[in-house]
Amino acid sequence: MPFRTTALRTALMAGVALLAAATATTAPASGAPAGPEPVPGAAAADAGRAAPYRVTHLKAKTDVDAVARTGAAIEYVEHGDLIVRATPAEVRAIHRLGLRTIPLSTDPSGPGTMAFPSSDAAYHDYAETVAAVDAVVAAHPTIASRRVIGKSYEGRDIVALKISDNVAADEGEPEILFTANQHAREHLTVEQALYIADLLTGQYGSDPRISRLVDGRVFWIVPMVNPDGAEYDHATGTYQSWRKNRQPNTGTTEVGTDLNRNWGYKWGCCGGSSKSPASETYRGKAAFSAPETAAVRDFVLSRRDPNGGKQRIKAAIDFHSYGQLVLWPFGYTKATTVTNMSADEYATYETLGRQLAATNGYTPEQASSLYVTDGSIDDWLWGQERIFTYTFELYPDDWTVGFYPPASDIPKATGANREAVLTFSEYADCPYRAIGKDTTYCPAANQFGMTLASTSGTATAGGSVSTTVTTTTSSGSPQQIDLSASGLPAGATAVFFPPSITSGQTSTMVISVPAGTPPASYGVSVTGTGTSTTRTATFGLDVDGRAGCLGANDTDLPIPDLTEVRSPITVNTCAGNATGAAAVEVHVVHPYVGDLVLTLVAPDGTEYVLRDRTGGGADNIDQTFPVDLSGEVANGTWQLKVYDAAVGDTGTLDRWKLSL
Ligand code: 0X9
Ligand code: CA
Ligand code: ZN
Repeated sequence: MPFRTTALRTALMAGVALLAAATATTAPASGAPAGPEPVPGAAAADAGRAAPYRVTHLKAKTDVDAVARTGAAIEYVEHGDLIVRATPAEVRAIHRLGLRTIPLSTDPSGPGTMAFPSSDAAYHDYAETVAAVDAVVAAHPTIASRRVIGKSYEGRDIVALKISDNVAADEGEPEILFTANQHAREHLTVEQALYIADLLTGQYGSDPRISRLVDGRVFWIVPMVNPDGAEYDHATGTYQSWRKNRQPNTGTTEVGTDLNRNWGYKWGCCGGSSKSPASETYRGKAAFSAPETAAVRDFVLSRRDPNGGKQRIKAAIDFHSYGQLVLWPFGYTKATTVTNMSADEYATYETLGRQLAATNGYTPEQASSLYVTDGSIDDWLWGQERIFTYTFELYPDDWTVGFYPPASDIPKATGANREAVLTFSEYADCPYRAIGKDTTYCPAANQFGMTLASTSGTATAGGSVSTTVTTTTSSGSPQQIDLSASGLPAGATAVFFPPSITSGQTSTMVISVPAGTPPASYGVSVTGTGTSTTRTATFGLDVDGRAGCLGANDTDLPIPDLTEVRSPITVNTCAGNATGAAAVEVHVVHPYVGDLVLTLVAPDGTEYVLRDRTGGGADNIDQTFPVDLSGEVANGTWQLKVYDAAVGDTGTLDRWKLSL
């Protein structure tokens, strides 16, 4: 159901009454069911109901906080006057401060006398907001997913949209939370949230800056924290200027808690909220007494890493309207540096806040310099979870338009924050970068490098080869590294001296190869296991035969057609018999190896056929042939007999090696 024109709205009112009756029967058991809805239009006439006033005759800035302390909701500060929404009791309290009030016949929250703008169909109501989230997920299923983080008092799902590459995984990327619509009538904030969802998903893959962010961050968007209040505000066809949620309060007919006074950090501490249920800034009977704040709290707490408890959400913006402000914590105190707000933290908030405000033209300030609030979301997100959180008060900066700018203003109002949202998201991994202190507060993860002094070496069977493993601390602090190797020939060992080192140190790797190891090349993987990462390097191990039992002949020998040729290798330092794992390494240059027969001839004349006319028309032979020569005395002259059995295509024996 879209926001509609007056005529359509009126026609819908009967249906709305039915819907209200239906929700009442499904209201959660955790609280009393919602009372009867006030008659539209008669609401402002309720004895206790807040109404709009201009407060004049302020003499000092402290008067602003004194007004806030009465419980009146300050909506706008203009030329030393305040636009407020106050109950009759709060108006009397304002008068006791020596200030005067002028009732506003023109509601500051909208043009005309509560008539809603005629061109607001583009605003998203609750069902349309959920549908918009679903549409984003349907169009971008690999980078967007939806979850329900809890239910509102009246039982509506509170929906969160997740946006990231590999959206189904928790990849440990810095996470960013955008929340909107804690205050029911601030409908433009929903549009801002949906704008961000569209921006990130719609331009993924085409705008490299956005692709980088979606790849390197996790975005959480909760576009409607207060769905009951938002629906109540517009559902009858006449805007109600409703702020709070729709939770009843026991012992009174006054409905609703100000969600942005219900958070649990310094809740109700400092005169920045009201204990009276009639008030626009009613803080609720306890911190998180509202199901909506409890749901968002539980969601945020669920983003702590189960290993170690570190909060993955690093940065957040809570959207409100209006006034065009960039606000930072704390709201409960005017002090800049207090517990949980060091000078560097405050400087980061202030510097980054001003930088963001420079992109959207808003006014940057600490939240409390507007007026003191306690129990606000930003104080909790920062004070409790150390999430860098700003409150943005959106368009316009004009109390005569207030909470209800025409829908035709949505594109410019939301688009104005494109740069601020992207810049802020880029800082999310380490906001301290804004004051140049990222190396102090966000040291890079500990990482090490590992290299080998030589990347290959030869060991004779029964012998060994060694090289030096060099490590470095490539970022962060040094870490313990355990060294190991795999891919060795059967029976071979790799021993490290020492086996465990600190990054920056070296170790000697000794590979020992048992006698009888088949001569060949082996890719040995050397692994350094650090505290969080591992590094590997490859060592090319060439195994030769026993020492003294090797021979080579590098002399080129032409291989004519149909004529046997022989190439000799004489071995005279190899006692006893040859091994069962001897090897003959042969390199022949030839255009048609299928012509060739290769035979090893032992000193006593015994012949071992290595290959017999295999390989068809392939070029060249570069091959090591394993042979069992355990029955042969090693010393003597060995011969490689080469025979080209077909006419045409002649070649050359380039070289060959013998390992006994
Ligand atoms: O009063 C509020 O909750 C916010 N203004 S609004 O008109 N949207 O209601 C301002 C809150 C400022 N304080 C903190 N963010 N702590
Ligand atoms: Ca990801
Ligand atoms: Zn607000």
